[in-house]
Amino acid sequence: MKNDDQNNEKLDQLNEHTTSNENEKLTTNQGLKINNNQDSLKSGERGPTLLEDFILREKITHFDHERIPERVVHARGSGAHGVFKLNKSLSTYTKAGFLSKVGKETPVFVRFSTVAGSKGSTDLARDVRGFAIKFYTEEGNYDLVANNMPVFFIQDAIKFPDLVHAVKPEPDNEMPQAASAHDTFWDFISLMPESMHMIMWLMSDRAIPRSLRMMEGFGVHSFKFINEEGKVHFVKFHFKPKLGVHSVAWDEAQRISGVDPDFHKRDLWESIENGAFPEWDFGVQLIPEEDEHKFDFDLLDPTKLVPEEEVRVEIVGTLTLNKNPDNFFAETEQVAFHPGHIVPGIDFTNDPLLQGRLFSYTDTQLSRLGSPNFHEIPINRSVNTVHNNQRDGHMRQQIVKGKVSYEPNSIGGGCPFQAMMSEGGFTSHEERVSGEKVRKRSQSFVDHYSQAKLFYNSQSVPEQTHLQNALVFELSKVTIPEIRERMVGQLAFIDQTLAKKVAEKLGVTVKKLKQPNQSIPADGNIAELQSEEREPNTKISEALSMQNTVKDTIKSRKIGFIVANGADGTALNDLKAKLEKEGAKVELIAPSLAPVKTTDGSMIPKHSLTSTASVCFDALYISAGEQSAIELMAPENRHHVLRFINEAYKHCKAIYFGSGTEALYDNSNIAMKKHEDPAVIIWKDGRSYKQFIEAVSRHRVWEFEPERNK
Ligand code: HDD
Repeated sequence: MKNDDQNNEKLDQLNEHTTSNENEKLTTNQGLKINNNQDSLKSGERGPTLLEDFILREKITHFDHERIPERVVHARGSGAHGVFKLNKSLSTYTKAGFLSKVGKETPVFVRFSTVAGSKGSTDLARDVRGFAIKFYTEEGNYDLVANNMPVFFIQDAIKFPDLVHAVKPEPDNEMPQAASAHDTFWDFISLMPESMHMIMWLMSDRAIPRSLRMMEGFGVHSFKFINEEGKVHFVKFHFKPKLGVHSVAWDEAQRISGVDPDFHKRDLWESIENGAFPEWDFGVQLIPEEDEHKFDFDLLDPTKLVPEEEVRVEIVGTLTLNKNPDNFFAETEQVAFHPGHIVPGIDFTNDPLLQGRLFSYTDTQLSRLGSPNFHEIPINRSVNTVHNNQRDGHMRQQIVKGKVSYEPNSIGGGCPFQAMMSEGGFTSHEERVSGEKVRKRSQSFVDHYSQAKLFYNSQSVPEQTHLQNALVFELSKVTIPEIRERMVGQLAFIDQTLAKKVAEKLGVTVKKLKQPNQSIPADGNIAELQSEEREPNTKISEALSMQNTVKDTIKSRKIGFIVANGADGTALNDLKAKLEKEGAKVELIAPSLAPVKTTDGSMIPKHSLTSTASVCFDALYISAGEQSAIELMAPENRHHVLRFINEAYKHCKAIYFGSGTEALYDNSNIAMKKHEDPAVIIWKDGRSYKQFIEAVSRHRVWEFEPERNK
């Protein structure tokens, strides 16, 4: 089904607010038809403009106020509509309607984002990705405001402004944009042992996804499920992409940022337009309330994940994105998420990071969207009608009849009534809470390194190398030597070899800190909270390595065909058909945009050699044909073609040389290498394409990176 053929309750509701200008006459905001939109009203053709010109004034005034503040974090985003389908009932654990009835479909709007950069920054920044989902359920909106990493930098929301100030551009000169590689970020981090686990994720390739469609989503906190009987389970939410979790190389990310800073946005948009709808398995880790203390970490600590080896992820539903927004501002920019938007059957835990978030999100919408009526903006409306006694405020839309705006009342017959639990009325889960009023952290939060070790030890060798290189890159941008040294000291608590390798490249020695957070003034609470070095119960978790992800599909992979006049049209069309049958997307790249004459016809290329780059593709095919190879090797093309091949090779991609293209192979960097490489395919016979498809489906041959970059 195509993007535009989608239909659901939420889209029907949005349709009532959607207009099209097709075949319409231009009007003012008051509906008056405009006769001349070219000239202002003047006193004489060359005279001054008249104040009376209400058309000019309206147009300019609206323009002057077009911008709203960007999100303080997660400013850059891409959104899409979709549907969540439940495949297995969770009614044993939660009374939430949308998680109870098998087959139930709930409309959703999802917004992906980077965190640190401004609205206009690059998609390929090394950063966490936001993965926020609004479920328009029959019981009201449920927002799962998630990230693509399962843990967070800090344990308590009171540190959030410090974290964000540290990572954002430095306040004196507003540099650097969308980057954590600078003094203030690493100054803060090197003083925050609790951030080490998250730093392992951030320095891993998870922070530079190949596509928003190829990353996981995690609710991060432990939430609570409550069933009809009031029984509680802790729950962790997971989204696993059907296409697997894949990333790009850091060198590639930096080049994409120049060639196509909208790479992720475009990829999401085009996939949905092409009907290659992104899909995720939705899963839950369920922990009975009585097992809360059975782990070697605290379930309330957001810097910890629950290893899948200890609690398996039960897959119960599918999230599919199937429609692009009609208007970026109205939908993606104005959508307002809040972890506090919940439905009966789901509740919060005492995670101190979550507790602080419950305040922050409504508050930020007030300054961003300007009014407590932001819930009335079409994208934010629940599909069930809102009934309450809240009134007025800027831009109020709803017209509520009657005299009554208070409760209790007799004039309005007591309406709107409170709902009983049996009628879906929300009740907070009752739990006994007692304690001294203290500004302290729990002693159960002091272990800051065990899961950083778990993550690092679970990575494959190429992943560990990338992580080391990322740390070297980031810390090399730090100008204050003490910060670099302190950070290396932190790494030594995670892995000695990691610390040594990074230290070597930074030209410092590893000095293990006496106490991990020794540099924080040892006063009161903080002194009590000296971090402990512990070994994790689970030593290695397969789920944490991208090496173990889905690698058996080339669906929606973008394959560049480099062609020139004289290319073997039969071989080209045959391979194109085979790749497209498997769901891949083929795009032609030629010396110019003029039609290319192949041996059996003519084809129009989508790109020229200078308008794109190999970093925008997952794999390359150098089309067969001696004639076309000669043109590609001509002085004006040669440099560009070889750059395509050499970069794809360096970034561990599959490259397929069609017959007759030996000259290109011989002149590339590949010819200099003498190793067997399963992803460099040289046409032998009609079966070579199978090897190519196999290589593309593996995504990248990271294990050959050292050889390919020698
Ligand atoms: Fe947050 C936005 C995810 C901690 C305060 N957050 C925001 C978005 C995502 C997350 C995905 C973008 C939503 C959108 O697309 O509009 N945030 C997280 C996760 C966290 C987290 C997974 C930790 C587990 N956030 C967090 C804390 C605070 C905030 C501790 C404050 C105490 N977050 C905000 C915010 C934002 C936001 C300032 C900015 C724009 C917005 O809310 O709507 O309120």
